[in-house]
Amino acid sequence: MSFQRTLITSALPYTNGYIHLGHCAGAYLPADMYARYMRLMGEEVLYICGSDEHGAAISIAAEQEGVSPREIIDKYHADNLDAFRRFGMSFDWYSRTSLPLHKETAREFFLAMKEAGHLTERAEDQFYDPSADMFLPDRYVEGECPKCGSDKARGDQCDSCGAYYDQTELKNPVSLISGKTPEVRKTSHWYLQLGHFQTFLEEFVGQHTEWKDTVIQQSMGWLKQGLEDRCITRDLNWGVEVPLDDAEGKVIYVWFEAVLGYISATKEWAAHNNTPEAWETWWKDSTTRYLAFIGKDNLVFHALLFPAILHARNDGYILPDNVPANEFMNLEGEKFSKSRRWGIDLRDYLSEFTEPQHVDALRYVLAKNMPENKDSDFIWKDFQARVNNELGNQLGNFVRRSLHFLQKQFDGIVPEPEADEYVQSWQRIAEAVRNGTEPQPSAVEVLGPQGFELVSALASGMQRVSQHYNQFRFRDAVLESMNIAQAANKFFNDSEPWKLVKDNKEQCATVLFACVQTIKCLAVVFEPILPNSAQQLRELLHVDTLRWSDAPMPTVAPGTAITDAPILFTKVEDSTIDAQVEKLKARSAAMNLHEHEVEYDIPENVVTFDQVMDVRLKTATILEAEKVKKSKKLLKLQIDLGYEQRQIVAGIAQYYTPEDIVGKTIVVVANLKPAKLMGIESQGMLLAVNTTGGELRLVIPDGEVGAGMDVR
Ligand code: B3M
Ligand code: ZN
Repeated sequence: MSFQRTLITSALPYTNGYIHLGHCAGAYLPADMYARYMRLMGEEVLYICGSDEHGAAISIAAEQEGVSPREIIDKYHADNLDAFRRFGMSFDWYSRTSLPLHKETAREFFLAMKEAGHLTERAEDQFYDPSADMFLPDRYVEGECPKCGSDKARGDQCDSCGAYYDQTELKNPVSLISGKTPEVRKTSHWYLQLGHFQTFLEEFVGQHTEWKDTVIQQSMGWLKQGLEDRCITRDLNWGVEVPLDDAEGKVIYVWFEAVLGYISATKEWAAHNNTPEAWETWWKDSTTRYLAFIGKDNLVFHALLFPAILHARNDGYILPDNVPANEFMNLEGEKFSKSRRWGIDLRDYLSEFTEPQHVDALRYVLAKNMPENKDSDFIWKDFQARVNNELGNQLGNFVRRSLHFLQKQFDGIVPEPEADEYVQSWQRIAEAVRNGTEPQPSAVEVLGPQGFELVSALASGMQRVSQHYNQFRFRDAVLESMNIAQAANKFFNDSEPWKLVKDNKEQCATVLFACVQTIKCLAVVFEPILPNSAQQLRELLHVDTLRWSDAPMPTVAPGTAITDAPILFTKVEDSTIDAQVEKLKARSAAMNLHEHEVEYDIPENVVTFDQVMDVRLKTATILEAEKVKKSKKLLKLQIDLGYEQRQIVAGIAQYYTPEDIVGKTIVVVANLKPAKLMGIESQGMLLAVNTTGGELRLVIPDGEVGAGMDVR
């Protein structure tokens, strides 16, 4: 089958949190690199993404923060899109699943499923919260795990032992809405009979022997277990309303509609371009190749559920041609965790590393370390080493030294190569390498041994990079790209232009001509990885369009004026890296004091006197204290700081009752940035001792000191 266009999607991120570096490495960067590579190849590409704005996680976040789901999704949609843009994501369209067009599309698919006889209605027991007057979807209840007894188990799943069960099996269930024990009532839902698609899916997955091993194994594993009915409606008032009579208060299960977001986003893109029908070319023409980039936790929905939904329409919808799912990226040896505040959000990185080169640096390091076949680790020291040793000392160094030399010896004007046949010989050699034929000896002679070695390295290197992209081997594509930069440096070293300039200026000119062509080749090869640097070089060399096919060819004309010799990547200092690591640890340690969930080894980092003095410690008297609803750990305190009153939220409820502490004088950090804990503003932090027994004890000044005193 020969394809005429490539449709690319990345998993639609939930809008209840920020995109972090693990997400980037998983489902976004590889898709963007692939899209950029295909565009350089001259292929027609449509790259679609958008916000996933439904689901219980968003409803719960809204309730906990005391705002509407709309406020939550608007905030995260805008922030995530902004971060993606700055990260260089080349989406052709970025949509939202809360739009009417999406809801319409999702309902159409739901009804068609029902019409085709794949849905069945059943009444089952579910928890009901009478005080909130609602059924509780799985994530709205917590209790003791029926299997291992852990007390933090969620309605459908236990994070401690991994067990899956029916929510009514939970011991001592608690509604997260009211904190009360829910009742059990019957509620009726629609189930998708996935078993109807068992054979179809076995054939579908079975025919894709080229998929990643991990993807095939996982998918086949589920198929072997046998596909069971899946409930695809929920009792919630946030989502796509079920388009049936008697279905009031019910919405379509988020996963059923979210995957359809790819289609509705394409419809929106098409309408925006005044070609409303064009979406069908992308979703219904068999010459379209569809690639769904995701993280491994989304695999079952993309390799099985989505193909089943598309197939069930029996209306010409194409299926994913590949689902290049990545594993997870960890951070400094530990899993990214929102609750433990262990992570780096993309927007945080971008707010501290603000220049275009820093975007490129991050993309490079994430790509080089992509969790393609197994989990990988983002480590700040490794980031520093790769930026300095690879981007700086290889790629950046070649560009800098070549163009600097060109400025000094040739006034920045690309010189003519010495021999008339030079350009033609270069082209012949590049062609021969591409076609796997012997290059003409005369051409080799014109270029000389070093020139021949260089052109061969460019042409063959690009072919290897291509092969890696074609197989979704991004780490290898990056490695091979850097090998080309290494070959370029070798050419510069071996040619010794600094010697030639004294005794053979013509030959020196030839070397510099070759260097400039090589820089252009590097701009093309690195464009998918380093779009900002590529653009900078393209502009500097006055190249209109970057194209993969002529990248290794000498297309930059003699006489072109190059006005700068940029340092593409500045050195990352130890102090920068140390500060990042400290920040990471401090954040999660602060969380530990507030929420007291997980223990960390806090390293003995040295701080300066000034840094200590930056922290304003004050005595304060506790005026009022009350327990925070729905939280076992938090107390809300009103404190008197002498010069003002404040509210702080502290994770000490397991160790102190409100009566214990009212009237006590304590020590607080008075200039801590305010934060919200469970939706409640906290304007400071109290100091407490973490005892060896794992308890917290307030730090209390000795003697009568009163509020508002400095603590040093
Ligand atoms: N929103 C999962 C996630 O953000 C989910 C992907 C939907 S893809 C249709 O991890
Ligand atoms: Zn358990």
